[in-house]
Amino acid sequence: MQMTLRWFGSKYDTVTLKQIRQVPGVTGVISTLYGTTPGEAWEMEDILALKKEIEDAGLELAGIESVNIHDSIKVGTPDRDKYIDNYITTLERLGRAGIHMVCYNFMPVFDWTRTELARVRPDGSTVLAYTQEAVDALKPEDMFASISGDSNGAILPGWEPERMAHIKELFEMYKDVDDEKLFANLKYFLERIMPVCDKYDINMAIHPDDPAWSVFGLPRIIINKANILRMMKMVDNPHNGVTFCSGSYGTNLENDLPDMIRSLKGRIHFAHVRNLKFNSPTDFEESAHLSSDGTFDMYEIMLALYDIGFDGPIRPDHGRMIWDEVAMPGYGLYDRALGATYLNGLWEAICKSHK
Ligand SMILES: [Mn+2]
Repeated sequence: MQMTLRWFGSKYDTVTLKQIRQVPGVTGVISTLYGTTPGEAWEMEDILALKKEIEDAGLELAGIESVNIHDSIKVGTPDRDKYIDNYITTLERLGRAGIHMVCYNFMPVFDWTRTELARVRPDGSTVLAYTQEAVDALKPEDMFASISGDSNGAILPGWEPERMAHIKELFEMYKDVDDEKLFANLKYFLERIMPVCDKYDINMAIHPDDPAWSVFGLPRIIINKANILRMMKMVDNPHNGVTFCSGSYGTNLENDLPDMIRSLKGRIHFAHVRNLKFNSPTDFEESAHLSSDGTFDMYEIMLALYDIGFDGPIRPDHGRMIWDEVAMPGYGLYDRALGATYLNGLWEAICKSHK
């Protein structure tokens, strides 16, 4: 595996490439062209400039998170082919630039949902948190307003104000889309992009829905073992793979994370490894990565990745905000650096004990 950190680009991120390079064991970053709009084809020169900036800092661009999918593709509207053509063009250019992993998600309207971006923990750190009760009490159009005040001025990925301004129209677009239709639209999309993925050896890595259940009545399909195996079988090509995100699948305590990892051997192209602390089945917060701070056994998760021969990029995921850092919620430097170091320690111990 290759340890990486997510980086949003010098225009958007409070963390610098120099700082990332100084985290022991981190050799790459996962990035994106954050200023692009879903549906447009990425320009080759922008891709190459991003890659060069990262390489000049002594790091590797280990993959893209994300190339976002236009809502027309998820809804399956008649103009979807135009947007899929643009997506193919982007993949072609990424492939020509030597980039072989693309993370994406297929969630309607909201990329992810939290009800608090800065819940204070007993040690004074702040974390993202979710309670079902808070979601049930909100109208979807108020969701953005309720959390955007806590974002430290950052634009949250998937919560871009331009998209949120059209939230009622977005809900209207999805009103006839149920789980089956969403599966069918995902299949259509994957079948169209697989040839370019085969040609350039691009691993597509779908990110799970977060939380792993329906919110606001919207369909959600990438939520559990049965559905993800159905998706792997539906387009049975090794380039159709997953981002295994322990914090997203882990929102549903019925998901057995190490078992899911083992069932996806050969299809996990990217891993997000983080912990959650459950206060009740419908109230969780993002804890430190350490097993003892949360609900998951992080050793068992890393061991499962080791057992299936995982060799893709991995990254610590959302961190706590600690040591008075001011950054995008979840994406400060300090706690993610601690997370990377901890995961690297687990990995070294697992490798040495399996010699
Ligand atoms: Mn994730």
